[in-house]
Amino acid sequence: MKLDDITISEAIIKEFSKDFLDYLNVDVAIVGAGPAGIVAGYYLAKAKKKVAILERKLSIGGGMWGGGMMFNKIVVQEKAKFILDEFKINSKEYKKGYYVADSVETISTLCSKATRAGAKFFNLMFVEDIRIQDKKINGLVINWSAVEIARLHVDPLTIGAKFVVDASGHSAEIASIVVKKMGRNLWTKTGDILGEKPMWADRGEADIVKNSKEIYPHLYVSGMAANAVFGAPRMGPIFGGMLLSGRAVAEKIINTDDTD
Ligand code: 48H
Repeated sequence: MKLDDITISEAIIKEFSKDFLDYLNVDVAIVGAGPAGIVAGYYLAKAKKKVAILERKLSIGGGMWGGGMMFNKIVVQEKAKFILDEFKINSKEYKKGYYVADSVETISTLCSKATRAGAKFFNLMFVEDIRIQDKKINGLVINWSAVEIARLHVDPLTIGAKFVVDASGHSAEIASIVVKKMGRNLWTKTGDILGEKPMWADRGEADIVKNSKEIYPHLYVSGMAANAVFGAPRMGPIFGGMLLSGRAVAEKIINTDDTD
């Protein structure tokens, strides 16, 4: 059989457009495909939620690939080891309670399992705004990352979502947009983003799970963004908290009545 260039192009355009149209309305839109966003997407998809994960970069995985300072290993504490096991990611006990895993194996496995559970990744797209109607977030305004990088004046498109998860990492981008557009009305002490605090792994990891919750009607925060919103410490290259945080928001959304 001779290969036809046009058929190849047609296959890509038609199949991508079909997926894109299919995901214009979802149960949950997750902003950011770092470890927290991917794990949240996995558990939500497993619970039969329709999930889109939007990622600005070409690659999926956020800050996990580089381990600590480009030494591509990650540390996961005892409490979160069951998630590595659930995903069948290899790990080695370095000292009692400290497990070490390969960052490349970890992120590629998370990505593969989330995709197979049914979560749909849209990479090279960024979220530039939110949609708020009837006093709750119910969608996102998206554009191509290439448009952002080239600073082109191109209007965006909108996707609808019953729930949004801000898993955008240190910058907590969706929470920042809410404050900018809706005032200091986040469900924090001041209504504002409290800001990430200096390194303290033990505290940061303990706080992140508590901080993974709803912060505005139908907007949840997960991963590093959760500690930035609630003024909790960073924790360096220990990733158990990110995994637990993704799982925690997924559980909260699964257990929420989405008809309100
Ligand atoms: C689309 C966006 C947008 C946008 C951002 O940074 P991440 O890996 O986030 P987490 O929370 O899953 O993991 C945090 C971890 O990687 C980390 O940084 C740690 C543990 N730091 C500790 C320390 O002390 O430094 O991933 C977030 C992703 C990235 O890939 C961004 O490109 C993406 O979100 N993103 N995607 N639209 N507006 N903003």
